[in-house]
Amino acid sequence: MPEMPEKPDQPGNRSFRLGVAGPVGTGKSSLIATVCRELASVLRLGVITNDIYTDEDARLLRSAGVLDPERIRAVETGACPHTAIRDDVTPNLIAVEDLERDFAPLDVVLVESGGDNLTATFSPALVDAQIFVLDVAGGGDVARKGGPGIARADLLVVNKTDLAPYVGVDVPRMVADAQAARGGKPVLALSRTDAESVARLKDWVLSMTAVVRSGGHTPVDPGPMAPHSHVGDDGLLITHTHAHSH
Ligand SMILES: Nc1nc2c(ncn2[C@@H]2O[C@H](COP(=O)(O)OP(=O)(O)O)[C@@H](O)[C@H]2O)c(=O)[nH]1
Ligand SMILES: [Mg+2]
Repeated sequence: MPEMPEKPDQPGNRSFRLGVAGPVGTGKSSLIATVCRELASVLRLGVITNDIYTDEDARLLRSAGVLDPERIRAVETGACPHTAIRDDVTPNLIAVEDLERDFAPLDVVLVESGGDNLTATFSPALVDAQIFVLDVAGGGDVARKGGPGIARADLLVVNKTDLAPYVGVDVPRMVADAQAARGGKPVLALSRTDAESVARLKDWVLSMTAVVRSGGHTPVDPGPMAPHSHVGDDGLLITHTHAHSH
């Protein structure tokens, strides 16, 4: 019998898969662009985006010129994009594996969620770790109200802190509320205009990459989504929960 690698699907033998989730417009694509800009010279990177009907996020990231455009691929998810990162992860896994094969070896593949819902989280079957992105424009109390991604993602980002004075949000208070909801897991106040915060993001990605690739991190499941509604292919409103088996 041919000898099998001991743990063929462990991150030591493939890329570290890092999910980036959060509501639309909070800055997920921008954060991925920042990570690529900061780290493409030290890590071999790839990006997968999930959009409902288009490949707009992938095109935006390609046009940012921060990574070889061939290393950025889109999965079109249809009307229910959170399904693609939570319940039926197969199209994403295929996209990740294709990218890993075409550009072997890759160190990190960033996967952006469609981000249509405050409670959308990645399945640990798809990613090794995940970042959840909020922004100050969404209001200072979002972090306190919580949700599975806010409470249990590996890193919570409070983004666009440069906008705080304009939207009347107290950033230290929002960060403290988030920390209280997370039992010690990290919270990062980020703005692309604040070099120090960008450096902290870069450090987190680098150290998480080292930890995951050494086998020192067990992916956590942040938990299922809340019931939610969205408009289906036929234009009708669907309200549902996602069933999960663990
Ligand atoms: N002021 C400010 N705007 C930002 C920042 N990061 C992203 N944005 C803007 O927020 C909007 C949404 O960003 P995008 O990355 O497309 O969000 P996504 O839908 O979560 O992927 C865009 O207009 C970005 O230029 C930031 O740090 N500060
Ligand atoms: Mg985006």
